[in-house]
Amino acid sequence: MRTGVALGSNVGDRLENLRAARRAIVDLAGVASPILSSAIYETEPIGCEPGMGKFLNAVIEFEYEDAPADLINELRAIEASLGREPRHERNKSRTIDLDLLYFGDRKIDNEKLQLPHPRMHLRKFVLAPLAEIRPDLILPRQAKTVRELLAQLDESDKVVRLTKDW
Ligand code: PH2
Ligand code: MG
Ligand code: MG
Repeated sequence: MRTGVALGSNVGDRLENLRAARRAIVDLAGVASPILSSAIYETEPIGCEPGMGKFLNAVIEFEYEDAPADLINELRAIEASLGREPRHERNKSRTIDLDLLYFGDRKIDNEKLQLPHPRMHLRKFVLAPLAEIRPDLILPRQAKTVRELLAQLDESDKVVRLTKDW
């Protein structure tokens, strides 16, 4: 199933954190090509405490051959291996945040897993990188493409495209 994952880091060596996370994801048993990767964006923290550092964000899409619950567990394990403490509060600073965005057109809504990610269509730091690799994707529960969702978001949230090669 075509599967989207958002990567974010605002603590430590942010670029190296994203690189290490992408390497670990690509190496997972259930992951297969083609693997699409957005550029890296530097983004203002949204919904975080004042004074928090800017994030680096990116989105990747790959083929995943096991169940979404397996992938969630793998993503949590990669976060832990990169120094993120478990039971992390929402919207706090983090060395690495790996969010499962969508899994084909599956709709899931339980405590552990919501698909598509319930806030992704409102977040420029997700839609800007995603629009680079899947502009015409229409997410479950949405009528508009990713490109159209991005165009209707507030101009004032700053996201700056940094590097394509990472
Ligand atoms: N992640 C959050 C909350 N706010 N802001 C930016 N710019 N980038 C993020 O990845 C991010 C955020 C919760 O995970
Ligand atoms: Mg997140
Ligand atoms: Mg998360």
